[in-house]
Amino acid sequence: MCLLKETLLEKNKTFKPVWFMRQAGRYLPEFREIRSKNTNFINLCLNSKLSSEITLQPLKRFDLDAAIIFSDILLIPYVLGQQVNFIGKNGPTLSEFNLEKFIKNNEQKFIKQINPVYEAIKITRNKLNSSKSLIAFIGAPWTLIIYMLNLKKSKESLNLKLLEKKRAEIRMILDKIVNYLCTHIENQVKAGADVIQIFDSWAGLIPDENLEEYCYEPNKKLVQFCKEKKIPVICFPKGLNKNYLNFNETVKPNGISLDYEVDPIWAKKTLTNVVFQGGMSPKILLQNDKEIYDEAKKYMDIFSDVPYIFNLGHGLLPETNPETLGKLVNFIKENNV
Ligand code: 1CP
Repeated sequence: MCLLKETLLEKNKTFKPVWFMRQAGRYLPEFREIRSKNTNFINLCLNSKLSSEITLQPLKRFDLDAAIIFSDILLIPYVLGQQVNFIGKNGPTLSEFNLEKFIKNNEQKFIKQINPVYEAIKITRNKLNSSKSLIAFIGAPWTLIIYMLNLKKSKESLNLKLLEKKRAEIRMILDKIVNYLCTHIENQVKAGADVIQIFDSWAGLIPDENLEEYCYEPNKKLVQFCKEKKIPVICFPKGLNKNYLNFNETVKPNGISLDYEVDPIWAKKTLTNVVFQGGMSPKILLQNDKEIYDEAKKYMDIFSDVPYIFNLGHGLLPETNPETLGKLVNFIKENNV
């Protein structure tokens, strides 16, 4: 069994697997080289050969225990009819959402368009050592809706007036998109992925009174779907802070990825029946070696007697030096007895 799967399903606590969110990405010169020749990011994600190559890039450099398929959560709105652009530093922009067009989608058309991701998973699985996990992922409905309806006012705040105005539309999208996401999960696993991660990167922006409806309920449906199919699933409800507790008790995933704002000691004491992942701030990797090792050791010590997957509290920053990451991976492996 792949190491990550063993940690998640059999609660193996002697070995702590390691991988990183955004391990395939902009901090690697070999990624930037491919990216510079492929200016349309969506087309790059839908190029099975190249996305498989990008997926394997970090595993060629580092002794990681998992690959994560190179793709993007925004392929879903793209395939469901919105244009998606990744231009400049302000994050992706999507063309205006059209409910009529959205409702006209059907599963067959969806699968046909997103099929290159499944091909990329097949190619990658064939090239990957059998002890390594291949993680596939989806964005949680709320995080997708943030982009689909352009609900953010600034980098970190929500346009509450727009949120009020769009309530009915959000309800329609929520109900429909969970089904497409289940299809996408199932097909990625059939193609060869063995772990699913659900990114709810903007869960922290949800007003408290809407957490149940916009965060817990949709994540729970997705987790239940995975559990019925015996697919190990890790949730990343970023920004929930103390509500990680309510989330964990309601959604009950196999694994929970801690963001850098969650106190790991509090989490270990408070969250039960779940395997922990991550937590360390990606900014630490921009510090000197001693600070990096001290912080990594802090997480390894806190979680030494429970199952734990080493990762960060969010994705690797583009400024990260690949050599620094290599040293951190070796440090984790040396401390892993
Ligand atoms: O070169 C570039 O400009 C592209 C940068 C890039 C990359 C490398 C984007 C644009 N997406 C990706 C790949 C990606 N996206 C992966 C690949 C696998 C890996 O982890 O190595 C994954 C898992 C994602 C998931 C993703 N996309 C999330 C959830 C995780 C997170 O970071 O919170 C989100 C929110 C997105 C949207 C997105 N795609 C790209 C960017 C810059 C963003 C975020 C923009 C924003 O802050 O709003």
